[in-house]
Amino acid sequence: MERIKVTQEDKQAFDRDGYWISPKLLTDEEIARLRAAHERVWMRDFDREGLPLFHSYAPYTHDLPHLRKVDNSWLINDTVREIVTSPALGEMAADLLDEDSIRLWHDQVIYKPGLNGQVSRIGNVGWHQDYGYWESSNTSNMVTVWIALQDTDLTNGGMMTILGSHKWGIIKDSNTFFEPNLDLLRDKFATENREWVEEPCIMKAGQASFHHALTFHGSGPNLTADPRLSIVAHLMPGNTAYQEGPQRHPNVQLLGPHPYNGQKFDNEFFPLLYSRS
Ligand SMILES: O=C(O)CCC(=O)C(=O)O
Repeated sequence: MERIKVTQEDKQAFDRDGYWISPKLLTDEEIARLRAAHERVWMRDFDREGLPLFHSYAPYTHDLPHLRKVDNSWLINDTVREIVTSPALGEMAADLLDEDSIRLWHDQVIYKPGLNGQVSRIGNVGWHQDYGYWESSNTSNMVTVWIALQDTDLTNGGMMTILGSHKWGIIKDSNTFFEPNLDLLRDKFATENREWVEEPCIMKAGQASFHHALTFHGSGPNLTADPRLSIVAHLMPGNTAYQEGPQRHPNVQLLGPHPYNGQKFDNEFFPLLYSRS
């Protein structure tokens, strides 16, 4: 992966908008390897034993319009592991979040099938805040790195962010990834004092968008014939600890059988990507 230095301007854009799109980070060869890794994950052809979390798992077929998503796939696929634990990603995240060290919280492999003329909401990702799922973490200063494995825009269901929405704080019941009705969610979350400005994340293959854990984002239908593939790294500061919250993220189990308030996410399930010291 290319080591890109985040500039002051990039950091200002991230702080202002709640997201930032990087230059191309992956070589064409890495993109091809990650696309092959995708196929293998969906075929359940794993490099090693591990406990990936499949959501809405659909059998491997190209004609089902369902979104496919698996978390913790870095445990079973070595190519995904290499990318989502890359020190280069860690350093960029540390610079954007203004933190001294960065760990992996979890990854995602996401496959959005092409509708190719069908009309369906089934592959949409509802407007949500990532921290709406992550309140077991004692900081919301976390970031999601969404890496495009093909050119991505609104025609193939690319992600959109809501400009500046990370400044709204955590909004109640914003864990709405799996609600495909974007209009319904917009009407729920956009209020008089929350200006709702939708910003498409337009990327070339190998570019990444970094969005803050409080930034609302979602995505619409993939109207093309080809699937939209991405690899995602959710990253947190190195000293993040568990806190009891309104809901417990499944990865809290990786802390052991008796997680306690203040317990650091610092075991082998949460690898350190980068530290300034
Ligand atoms: O893939 C998408 O369209 C959305 C992904 C997402 O919500 C995320 O990675 O945080």
